[in-house]
Amino acid sequence: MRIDRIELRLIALRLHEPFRISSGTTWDRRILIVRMEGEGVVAWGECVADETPHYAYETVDTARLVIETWLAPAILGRTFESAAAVAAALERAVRGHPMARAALEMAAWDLEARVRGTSLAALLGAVRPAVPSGVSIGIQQSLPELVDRVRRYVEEGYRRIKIKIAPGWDIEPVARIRDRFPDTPLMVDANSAYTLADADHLARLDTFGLTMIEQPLGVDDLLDHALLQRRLATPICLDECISSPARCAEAIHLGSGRIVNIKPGRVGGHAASLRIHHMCAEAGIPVWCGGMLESGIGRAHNVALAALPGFTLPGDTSASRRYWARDVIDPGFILEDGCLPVPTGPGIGVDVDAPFLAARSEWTRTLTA
Ligand code: OSB
Ligand code: MG
Repeated sequence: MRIDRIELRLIALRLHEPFRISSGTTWDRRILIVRMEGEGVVAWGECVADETPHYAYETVDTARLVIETWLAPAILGRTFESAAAVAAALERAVRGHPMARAALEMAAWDLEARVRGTSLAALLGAVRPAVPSGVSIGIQQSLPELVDRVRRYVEEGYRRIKIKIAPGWDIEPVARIRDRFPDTPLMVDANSAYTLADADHLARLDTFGLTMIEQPLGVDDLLDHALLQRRLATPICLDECISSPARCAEAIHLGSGRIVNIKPGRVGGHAASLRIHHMCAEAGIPVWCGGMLESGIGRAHNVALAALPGFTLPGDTSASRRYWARDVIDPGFILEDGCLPVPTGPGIGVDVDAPFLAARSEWTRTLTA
């Protein structure tokens, strides 16, 4: 398939409410959207980089620069056998910058699926018609507000609750939720807020029957996670650490965690996600699909991937209305019996609301060979 044209667009979307995690707060999202043309079809991708370098070193601005200067020129006007070949070309073009690469790479998978007349989910190897969904709840102003949000999402049918924790907002919030919801699958995500010196404190979480504790230690750390896991009964799930398949192989070898959160937008795209999925399956490590507060475009990519067999735990693949009053796809993703349906139409299988996308755009740039 030949890639003829890439359009980059920065859109602004406001979340219903600020989303606070240990590393920062997000309310207004600025999202880089990719529209890719080739073989007479139009495909879509989304960059998960934030405006700030607090979750990862990449930002929306570094991604734009890297895409315009290095990545788009490496694939524009060229013909590839598959999206996997596009992934390889992008990997050769730059060191690092997996979020920038993923934005183009995932659009290329959408393009390949559309050219082949199949859904992205089927092309990736999906086995599920719908994906069980969890929800990620940010740090709140008060415990009653937290419990109220948990109740609301449990009532909506979400299959698992994740709350964000940080020093000063950990044991007490978990205890409160457990008190009210003794049987709800519950997990916590620290976004690297602790150090190995906090091991005894974190071990206090072992009494609450959490399904996992996500990324307690350094964004780049594998060794301390391995040492911490030996001191916790609760499984550690790795998020920020897993920046590539090679890092995941190291984490498995070291025993840095027992569960992996795969975010295709963080690891360089679908080809890297497939490699991580396969190596985790082989090692007996359950995986689930995380999220980065994506619009419906990125969400459609995540849902397609989450339909693979190794994704045995509910993901942060929540419904559109958990995030926005209006999504950039129409209709948005709707929670049905605690699951999001996996689209079956060509490619990502959702309809982009072009007028709304245009209305939310701060700028658009067209790149050609
Ligand atoms: O750590 O998983 C995370 C959102 C932004 C950055 C990092 C994370 C998150 C979430 C929300 O937890 C997941 C979602 O609902 O998209
Ligand atoms: Mg996380």
